[in-house]
Amino acid sequence: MRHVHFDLVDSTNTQARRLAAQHPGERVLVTAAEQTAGRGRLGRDWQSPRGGAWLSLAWPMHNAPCTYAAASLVAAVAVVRAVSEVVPECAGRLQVKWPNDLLLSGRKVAGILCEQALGGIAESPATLVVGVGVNVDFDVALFPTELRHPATTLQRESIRPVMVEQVVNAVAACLVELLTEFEADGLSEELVEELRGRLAYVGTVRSFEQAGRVVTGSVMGIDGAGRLVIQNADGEKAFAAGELIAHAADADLNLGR
Ligand code: BT5
Repeated sequence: MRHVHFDLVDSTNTQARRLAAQHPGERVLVTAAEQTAGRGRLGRDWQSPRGGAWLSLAWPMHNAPCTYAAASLVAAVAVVRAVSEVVPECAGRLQVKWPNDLLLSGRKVAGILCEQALGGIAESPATLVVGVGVNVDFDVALFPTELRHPATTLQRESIRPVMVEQVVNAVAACLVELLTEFEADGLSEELVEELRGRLAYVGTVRSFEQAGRVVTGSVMGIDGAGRLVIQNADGEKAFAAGELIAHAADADLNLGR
């Protein structure tokens, strides 16, 4: 796999898209020590100082692009596995806030941004770009803006030094393994089960936003396709896209601590 590392870059997702167009059909891993224009979903900023694992994997899609809709869930499980491997003492406190946030002790420690790019030249496969940011070792108090969700780092929650490089390597390896399986067999029952066991807010009443519409109800879990199931007076509904809105008190829920 081609690996391109930057000391300072705008966004590894942007660079992965550019490199994928230059090297059609190849897997490309892009990493950076620091990003100046790290991106979250829906045009949001992603704070990316030194001390984080900032990486993007450009993955040529060999199946129809619409079959990759659940890729961010696959990536979430990959990041859970990778972090659990590198920092085992954190494993029991890791949760997935559907669909793409990783929480550690109720605080956001990682985010995932999946994008699709069309093939650069005729006949070349379209590319899935999976961007992962993991806060490893820096002071989150220095973030310039108010965050949507309280943040933390692996180092803050760990009893031993955590190295950025180890996290990058573990995340990249788990992503390649799980995306290979996903591409061959789709979203496996095993992966859905693993996700179920990690899902944040199950059994609580939450607000959920999809394309500007807010639904409030009990978070029931996910169905076999990885869709989030919410129940309220109108019955049960499964959502393939959207996001759960964090409550101000989430970080104080004392999840496992
Ligand atoms: C995400 O978006 O969580 C996806 C983040 C993906 C970042 C990676 S880094 C490598 C690759 N290159 C990129 O340019 N991006 C990817 P979203 O769910 O929209 O969350 C964004 C929100 O999280 C922001 O609006 C902030 O409130 C908050 N936030 C920003 N930086 C954060 C950080 N480092 N840790 C925790 N929360 C953060």
